[in-house]
Amino acid sequence: MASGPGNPTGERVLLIGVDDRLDELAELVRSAGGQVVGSVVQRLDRPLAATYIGVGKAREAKALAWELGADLVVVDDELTPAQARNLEELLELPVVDRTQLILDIFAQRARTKEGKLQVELAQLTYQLTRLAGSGASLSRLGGGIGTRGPGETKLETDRRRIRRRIAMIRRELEEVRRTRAVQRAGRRRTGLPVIALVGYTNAGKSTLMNALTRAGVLAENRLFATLDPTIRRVTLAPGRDALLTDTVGFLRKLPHQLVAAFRATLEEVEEADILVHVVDASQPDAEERMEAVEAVLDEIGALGKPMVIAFNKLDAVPDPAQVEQWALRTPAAVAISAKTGAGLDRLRALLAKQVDELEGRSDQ
Ligand SMILES: Nc1nc2c(ncn2[C@@H]2O[C@H](COP(=O)(O)OP(=O)(O)OP(=O)(O)O)[C@@H](O)[C@H]2O)c(=O)[nH]1
Ligand SMILES: [Mg+2]
Repeated sequence: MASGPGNPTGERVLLIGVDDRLDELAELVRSAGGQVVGSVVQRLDRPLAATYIGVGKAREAKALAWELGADLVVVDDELTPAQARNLEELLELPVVDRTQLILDIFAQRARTKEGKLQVELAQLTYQLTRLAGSGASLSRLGGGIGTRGPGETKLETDRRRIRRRIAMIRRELEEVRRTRAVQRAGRRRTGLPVIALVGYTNAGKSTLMNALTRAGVLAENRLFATLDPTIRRVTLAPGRDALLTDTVGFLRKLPHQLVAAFRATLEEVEEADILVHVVDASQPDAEERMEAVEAVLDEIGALGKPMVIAFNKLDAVPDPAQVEQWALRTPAAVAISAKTGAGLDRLRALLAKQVDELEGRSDQ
């Protein structure tokens, strides 16, 4: 599956979705190295169980794909195994869903051994649910005595092989977690508070990290530029230092497998003392993105931490005053531009204040 249609590098891609907002999907395809040649939208409250979009619409899509010379179709949701199979039959083209696409980007981006293991774990977990799905009738038929041993199907050996590999990766990641825990304990001994940058992918976390610490972290206009956490020391005020960590970006409809697989990375967020939620204020759906980030934070139990909100890209919004107003209305928020450096002094001051409060509390 690693070299299968999940890797749309250089491919001509037709998008299919059930609402008008395919911009982000197009951005994801571009980040995966594909080229979007067109899109088909059928507005539905909820995708159809059998074919995702209607059969008539799928025929239309097939004609358009033919006309545009598309060689791959990418769908804006995670498909059930049946939907994927039926759509591929209708379109006569390989179909990749949103989850596979995101996993593919992560697979391309992973640099460290840990990152690679995490991505592989997520991919195998995804694959396993596919196998379970397509073999559902089979396993239900023989869900007891007589199904093991000589009578077992190829599907079941595949499943066993995948499960074994998953168990192995989990053990290796367990090692990674232990190492990280030791490193974190070391950091604790420095006595410095840990601040984690969190936010939607492409919000400007790495750029902010660089602006605050001159870390030289890769920042680019691609989704998921950062996969592995970086940690640097930052001076917030004279004599007030902290450790700043840059983390993987979040995304709407982030595949669940990924959140689980990136547990070790997300622990950096869980273990942080203070969070900086970096928001790309130039996005029309900035508020929705904030909610998506908060949902993930909630999922990993980090929503209760002291949090500062940094409304970023102030230089790129049509009406900066409006963003300043938004920051004023929001508790512990500040409008900044990581690019021009605007507002960074206020951000440092706000963080220094949070650190003071935190230490005031922990002294009691
Ligand atoms: N105009 C403008 N662009 C910015 C600002 N901050 C970041 N960017 C741009 O936004 C893009 C994404 O920045 P990154 O710092 O890589 O974003 P990130 O949040 O680390 O993204 P991931 O690692 O992919 O989650 C880059 O092209 C940056 O140059 C800003 O204040 N103003
Ligand atoms: Mg980054």
